[in-house]
Amino acid sequence: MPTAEATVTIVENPSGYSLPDSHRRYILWSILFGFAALAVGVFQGFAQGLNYAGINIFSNFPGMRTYYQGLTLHAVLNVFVFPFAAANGWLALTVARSLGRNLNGFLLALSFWLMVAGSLFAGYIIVVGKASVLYTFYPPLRAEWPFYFGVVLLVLSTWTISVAQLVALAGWKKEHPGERIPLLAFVSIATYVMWDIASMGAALEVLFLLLPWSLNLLPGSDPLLSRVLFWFTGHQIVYYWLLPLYVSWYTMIPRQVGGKLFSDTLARIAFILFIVLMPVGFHHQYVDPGVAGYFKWAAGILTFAIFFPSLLTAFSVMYALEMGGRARGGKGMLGWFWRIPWGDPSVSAQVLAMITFLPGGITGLMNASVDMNLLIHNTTFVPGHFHMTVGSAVALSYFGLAYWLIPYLTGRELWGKRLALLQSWLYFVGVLIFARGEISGGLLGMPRRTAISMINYAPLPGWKLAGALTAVGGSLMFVAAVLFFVVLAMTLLAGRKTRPVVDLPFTSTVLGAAPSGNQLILDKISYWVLLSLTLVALVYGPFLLTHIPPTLSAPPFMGY
Ligand code: HAS
Ligand code: CU
Repeated sequence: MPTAEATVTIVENPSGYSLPDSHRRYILWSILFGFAALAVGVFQGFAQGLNYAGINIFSNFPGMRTYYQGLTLHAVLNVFVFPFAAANGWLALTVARSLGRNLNGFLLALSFWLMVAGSLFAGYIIVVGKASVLYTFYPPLRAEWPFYFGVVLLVLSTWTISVAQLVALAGWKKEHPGERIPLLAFVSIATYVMWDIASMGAALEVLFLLLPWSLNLLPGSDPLLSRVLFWFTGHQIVYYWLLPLYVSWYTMIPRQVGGKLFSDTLARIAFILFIVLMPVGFHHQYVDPGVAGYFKWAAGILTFAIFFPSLLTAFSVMYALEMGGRARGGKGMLGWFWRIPWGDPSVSAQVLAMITFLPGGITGLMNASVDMNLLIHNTTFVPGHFHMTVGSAVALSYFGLAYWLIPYLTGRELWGKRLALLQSWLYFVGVLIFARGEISGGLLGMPRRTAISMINYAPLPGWKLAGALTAVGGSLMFVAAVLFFVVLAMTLLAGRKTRPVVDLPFTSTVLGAAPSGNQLILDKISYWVLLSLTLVALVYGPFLLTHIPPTLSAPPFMGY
């Protein structure tokens, strides 16, 4: 049973580092740009939700003359631009603060402008209706070239932050030979290193297959190879969305609730596992023809392995919450739960996000089970799953993070604390109703990526209730998101000025980092990268050997 006493305290970077103003600005802009993308994206989501209740408002919506145009904009803004931009800002800050060193200012600026440019290219071509290819952009569906070019720029923007982090780490190591990498920097850098490897699949796909194809430089496309490359990135991208919030859950939330992180080592191991257990993307292709059983089973087994770092996380975070709740007088088996600081909107949003992530994770395991997948693949069960993961564990946690981070970055107090609390609960209730609708509909065969409001066949019994719940839950999520944007905008415009800015709420640790011995190997990120690439070669190598050179024979299909 965790108690607040008897601890080894590690003070992260006591050097009193403070961020230069120009860096603070780019970090803030990056995060705000991400939220701005989300603001547009959730509007599209509102219409998508109503669709399931048979209400069709597509043609009245900007950027949404067709169902697929709206769905493309919804996903590209919500799962590319928003999490990429927010992570770029957030994890640039954590590395600088934790190492006590500035990141390269030019790279920070470059990353921001690449993000803006990428969003404009991709966003423009979607809005004018020439890239209704969804965020998975499977060929032979073809978009006009600015879409692919925009995606390239978005990814380059994230790589730029990774380079800035690694340069800062190299500088820090020179000045601190033999020292352990500070935990906050380690987990932040590990997140980006994981993504550097993961993004290679889609990068190769877009650069060598899709972009030249859209410029008519190639005779056709190779749908099978493209899907395989896409899903190599497409699974791990979910951890690129999630891990920046794990950084918050591991290193900030314990302090925010008055507890401590249980173990520095355990936290590092969780992040290392996300780097190593890389090749799982084939679990999105269980039903794809042309992919042999070896690949599906290898990915299936590794998917059950990559479930473990999230279990480690659930343990660590619950430990900290319990310690915090008990320190505030919570008694008995679960009494601590009610005593965590629920009045703090940053805590309430993030803890509610964690609770939603429990069914989010369970539905992920159901997806990953090969035989269960046959039942739910391509049904609304899948969006039910991912709105409880990226739509909650990620989006709702970012709301919670923003409730202290935006005041930290702007020197303005949070405006409308009670409204912020209300919005976190409303979003939580909304997403649970929404997911209940999508999941039950999916189990009854309701197809995903389908304009249910326009189908010309009779819906199955049970779809009606499922669709109504989806629409009600989706509407609540939308209202809650709007409330978030009101709080954010009012904080920026009217929040009371409070300089000097307080520090990041970095946690101390019950079991700290060992300064010597076996644990030093944890910090050798290059070893873990090597192990990861070896696993990738074992799983993807045989596939690539038999499918390269590509068969560029599929003629394009334009959905406009
Ligand atoms: Fe997934 C499909 C398997 C996690 C997102 N997933 C998707 C798609 C998206 C997505 C967007 O194997 C759709 C892609 C498309 O368009 O086709 N997913 C998994 C598995 C996990 C998983 C095994 N997914 C995520 C995360 C996402 C995400 C995270 C976004 C951020 N997913 C699949 C599969 C498919 C799939 C198949 C393909 C389906 C198909 O057929 O198309 C695991 O990583 C999940 C592990 C999570 C946990 C939960 C741990 C809980 C924690 C919170 C603790 C709570 C606390 C509160 C402390 C084990 C850490 C305590 C308080 C109390 C009172 C209790
Ligand atoms: Cu996946």
